[in-house]
Amino acid sequence: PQPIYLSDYTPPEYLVDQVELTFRLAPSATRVISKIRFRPNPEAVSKRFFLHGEGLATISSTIDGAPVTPREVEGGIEVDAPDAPFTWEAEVEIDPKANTALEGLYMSNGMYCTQCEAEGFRKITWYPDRPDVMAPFTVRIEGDEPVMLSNGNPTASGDGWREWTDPWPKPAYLFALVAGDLVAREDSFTTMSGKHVDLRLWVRPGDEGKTAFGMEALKKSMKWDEEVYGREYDLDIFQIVAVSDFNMGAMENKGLNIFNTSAVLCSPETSTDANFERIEAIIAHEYFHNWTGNRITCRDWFQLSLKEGLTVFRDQQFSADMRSPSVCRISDVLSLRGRQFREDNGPLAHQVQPDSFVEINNFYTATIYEKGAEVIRMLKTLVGDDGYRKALDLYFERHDGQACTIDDWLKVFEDATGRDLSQFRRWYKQAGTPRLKVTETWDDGTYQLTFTQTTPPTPGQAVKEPQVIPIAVGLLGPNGDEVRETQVLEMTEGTQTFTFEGLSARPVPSILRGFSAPVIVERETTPDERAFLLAHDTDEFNRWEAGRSLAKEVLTGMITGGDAPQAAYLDALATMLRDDSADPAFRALALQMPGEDDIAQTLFDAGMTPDPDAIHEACETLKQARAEYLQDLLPRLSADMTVSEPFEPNAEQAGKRALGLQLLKLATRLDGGKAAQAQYEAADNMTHSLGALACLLDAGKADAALAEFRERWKNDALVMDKWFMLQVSHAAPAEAAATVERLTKDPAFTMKNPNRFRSVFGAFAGNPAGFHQKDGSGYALLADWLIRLDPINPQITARMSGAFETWKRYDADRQDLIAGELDRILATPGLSRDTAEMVGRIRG
Ligand code: BAL
Ligand code: ZN
Repeated sequence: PQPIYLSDYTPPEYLVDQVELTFRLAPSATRVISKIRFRPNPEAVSKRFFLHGEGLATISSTIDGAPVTPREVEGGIEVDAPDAPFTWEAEVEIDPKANTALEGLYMSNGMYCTQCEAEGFRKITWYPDRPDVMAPFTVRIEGDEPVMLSNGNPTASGDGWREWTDPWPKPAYLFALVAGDLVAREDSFTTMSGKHVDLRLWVRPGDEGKTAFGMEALKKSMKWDEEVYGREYDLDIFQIVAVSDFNMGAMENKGLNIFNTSAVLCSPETSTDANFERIEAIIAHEYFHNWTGNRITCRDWFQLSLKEGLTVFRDQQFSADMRSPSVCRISDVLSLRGRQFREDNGPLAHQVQPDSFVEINNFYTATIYEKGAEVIRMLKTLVGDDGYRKALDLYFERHDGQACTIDDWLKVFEDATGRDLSQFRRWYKQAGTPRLKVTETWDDGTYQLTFTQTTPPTPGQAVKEPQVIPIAVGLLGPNGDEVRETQVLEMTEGTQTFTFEGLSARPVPSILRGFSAPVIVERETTPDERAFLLAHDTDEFNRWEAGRSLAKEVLTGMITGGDAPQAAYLDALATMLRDDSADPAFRALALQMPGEDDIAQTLFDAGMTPDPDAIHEACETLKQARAEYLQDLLPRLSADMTVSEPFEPNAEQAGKRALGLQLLKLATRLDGGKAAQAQYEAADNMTHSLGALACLLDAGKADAALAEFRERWKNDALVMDKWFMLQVSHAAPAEAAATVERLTKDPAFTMKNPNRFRSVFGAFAGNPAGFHQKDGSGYALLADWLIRLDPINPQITARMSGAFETWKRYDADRQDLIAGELDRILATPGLSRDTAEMVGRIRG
């Protein structure tokens, strides 16, 4: 397949004024009847009337009532059409039941549902399936399903049919239809101008008990968007539907969000604190898309980050307001480094605004989403809170109802703030993570920091220009007092020096506070200085960062046989843990070990070849050393983390449970799992059960608990996903592949459900020492399953093939084994475009 280029963009030849659709539902033969008003686009550069379509059996097609014979062309049909407004009508037949790719109209558990972003609508009917064609839709659904929903407001109904009308012009990717046996949690919201909005959260009968939190999260999101962004909801009803077979987390279809069950259903008994937090963020994210994505959408898919980067940034702001800002920031950065930095460092590195793609589904990435959000965070730092608000107000005023570009977005900031953003634009156009080297001088009261930025080459981009980097810096005096408050240094050159005068002693710098830019700081420093920052920094992010760096330094020292400042690290950790003024959630994060993948990347960046077994061994040794060093602290601290009130998924209780579980992990290394067994038996919430079960797995004492857990939760798919996942992620390296094989033979395993497949194979890829076993067994196992999954679900196959993206880090033997598996996948007859593109890019 040929790549599509941003530079080839041309406006649509025809615009759509009105869409009327009728669905006659039948699992294997649904009829879709469309009546669409087209008119020539005065801005078009050609007169070709082209409609996308894939897998459609056409029953009839007419223009202004006269039958036409479309010509089949690549990706759709061409028809001779008038150079004046006309009505296109077509009837097609599709087979939702056979649709295992979960794109277009498909069946999940006997229920009809859709996923149209990015290009799924073309599997429903002939249409200009591109985001810059926006139209109001009226949808009539005929069938005998008890509940039949589409976008917009309900406008008419009768025996066996329902009609929905969405007055807001939208692109086809925001179309949605759901039909089946569903029950709703009902609520309402009154908007800031006093408008009543019905709220419905639809689930399968039996899941009603898992909807309360989601509904509250929705109401909080609606209020927050009014208060912080001045954005009001714009239909009479807002609906969410939970679906168990879903490729993504959730989808922002206008007025009818469709959610993966894992991203909305929750209860204390079945969901962890982390689940609650994620669900709150995803509900907010999808709701916020109503303005940033739906009312203002993307002109083409190269602009995907226009809506995704902004909406992630907005959901991060929301979570920070609902919970602890610094704890949220640390979690966001952990995820950014774990996924986006990893992507940026390998063969899949791409720009926040790419220049080309083969399959757009492969670009729903951490770079488009999370780096896109970081870019907006930097923009806000640079223009200030007032400038940001002014720019956003102008964005909504100027572009409401339009399909826009990232350049439109930057222009709004330039016009609202008077700032020239031509250099800033490089953040969208240059792939790769900048390295920021720091050196310093001290001379009689004058302290200087010199920064040098370099960005390594990425595929197709050898040379990088300097970017604008906002570097938030504070200075601490020798006694730990802050002698210079946070100030944002604006770096624009390749190398730049900043001077601080009038200091009475050489300060300790706290650099990149709050992680003010998505860069890697390289600065030579001592373990003592890191320990000092962990103890004294007023910036919680950098306090955490200091502890993290220290832990990484210890681990890399242990692996390479160099200095491993264990004593300084353990002592600093104990001091931090004893600090009862620090939020337990913060302490839990500070106690969390760096991931094995993170250490592998760090070693690779330092010019070494990481050995996954050696990294695993070092982590195990350090975990044991930490447990022994901190043992005296454990009883008192664990007791302090007891929550005596009834379970609430709030930040305060969640923080205590998180620290409690970190302490339990330490205790398990000393007592062989006794405390974990007791907690497992006493647990009345999933956070405690699952945390204890993880400890029992680590202690090799989980057999009875695993069997009990399986029996208790065998009818709850989301909890069973946890059962699968935990066993793989906690398997010892030599046993991981065998664990995966055993679990794939479990009667509850199915590769047709994306959550279940991910719970096994996502966890496998996330167990580096297990996946990277020297004999290549892990690589062969994953490749076998990807080859098997591809004809069923290309999107998930392509996404999971990302497990191989770090292959160039490893030794020649492992590289040969992986190359062999990548070639085997690529040689598979009929391989999907999704997987062919991803694996091809990884192979290089
Ligand atoms: N638009 C795809 C799902 C999401 O980002 O919300
Ligand atoms: Zn989104």
